[in-house]
Amino acid sequence: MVGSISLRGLYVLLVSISFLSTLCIADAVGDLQAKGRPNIDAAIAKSKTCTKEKLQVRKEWGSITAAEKKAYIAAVLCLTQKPSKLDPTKYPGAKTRYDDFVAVHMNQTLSIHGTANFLSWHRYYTWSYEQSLRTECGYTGTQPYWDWGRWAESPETSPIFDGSDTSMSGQGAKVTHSSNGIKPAGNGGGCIETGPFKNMTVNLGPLAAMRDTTPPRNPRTDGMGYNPRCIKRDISNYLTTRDATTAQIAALITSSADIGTFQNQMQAGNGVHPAGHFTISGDPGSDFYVSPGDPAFWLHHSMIDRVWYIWQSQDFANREQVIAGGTSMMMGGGKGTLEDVVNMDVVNVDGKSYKIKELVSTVEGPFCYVFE
Ligand SMILES: *[C@@H]1O[C@H](CO)[C@@H](O)[C@H](O)[C@H]1NC(C)=O
Ligand SMILES: *[C@@H]1O[C@H](CO)[C@@H](O)[C@H](O)[C@H]1NC(C)=O
Ligand SMILES: [Cu+2]
Repeated sequence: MVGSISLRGLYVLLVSISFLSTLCIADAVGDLQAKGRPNIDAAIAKSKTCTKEKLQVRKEWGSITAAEKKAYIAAVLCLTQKPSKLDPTKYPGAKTRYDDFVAVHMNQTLSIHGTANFLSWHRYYTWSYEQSLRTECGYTGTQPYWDWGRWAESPETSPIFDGSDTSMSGQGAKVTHSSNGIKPAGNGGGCIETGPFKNMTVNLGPLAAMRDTTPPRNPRTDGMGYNPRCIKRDISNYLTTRDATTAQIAALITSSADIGTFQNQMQAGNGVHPAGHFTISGDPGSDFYVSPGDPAFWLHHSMIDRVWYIWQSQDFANREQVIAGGTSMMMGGGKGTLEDVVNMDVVNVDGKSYKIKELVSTVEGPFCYVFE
């Protein structure tokens, strides 16, 4: 009797310890975000354009309600139904407003990656997409993000990729395929067949298809011809568990002393930027130029933006107006400066281009948002 009570007691104790430790295993990245927030609040107090009243909050996909997810998904689908604003003689494959975003990224790929403007360019780009969802498609929420670390063990069954009607669609159909050279072949590889985006097509590209995907060639060498095809994915946890765990994201933030180190580590072969892209993989997910053609791109890049935001917020005074790197991935591009202009053609918000110095704070210039 006594023995059975104490065994039961022991069991209850163990269960509570494991429950508590789940609660207490701090989300190290969330902790850094909370630690930096007072610095962001101080920046809002001094901001010329952003106020507490106007402030928007971006949240993780797993932390928003089903209704919020459905509203976001509906707005994305809406963008894929609106006409392109690009000149059809120059960009015949850009049929939809969604395609406009893909075309702009393809056009500038070699001057916005591994460069001084990588972070600010993609910040404006992701924000512009969020604004289009709102102003052109009636969305009232914010751009959600995909916290790679939160779902590192099993991205395929995460609420982002579980294939449900509140997901960004699921894994690609299982097809026999090779490794793409970045990670071993996973359980997908074929067209996505589940969730809200199963009928979505990617119309532009390919330009740099990985060897595990076999998209038809684009009719034009610049990839801007019309080439509609299904979206393929090969999601696996290989890279999230190897390169993008919560501990690794936190280490990226705490161990990068300057912006150059931070952005280089993020984009290195074992960095979180390729980890997110190649966790999705497939076509266009792993195509360096065309990757925004997969609608999960925006959740990934919102997380890239969040990690930069958290890194900045740790020492905002010294990490806001800073820049490092060149203007072109190829040699001979020259040094980037805070005066350089980010111009996104038809996806500029209200037609405006900005200097990098206006795009480095999420609570200054055109921006007024934080992450929770
Ligand atoms: C493509 O790049 C050229 C040269 O920088 C620029 O003039 C044009 O506006 C860009 N087009 C798009 C769609 O971004
Ligand atoms: C996809 O297209 C098919 C055929 O047009 C349609 O029956 C189905 O409802 C569509 N699915 C979604 C999720 O839009
Ligand atoms: Cu990019």
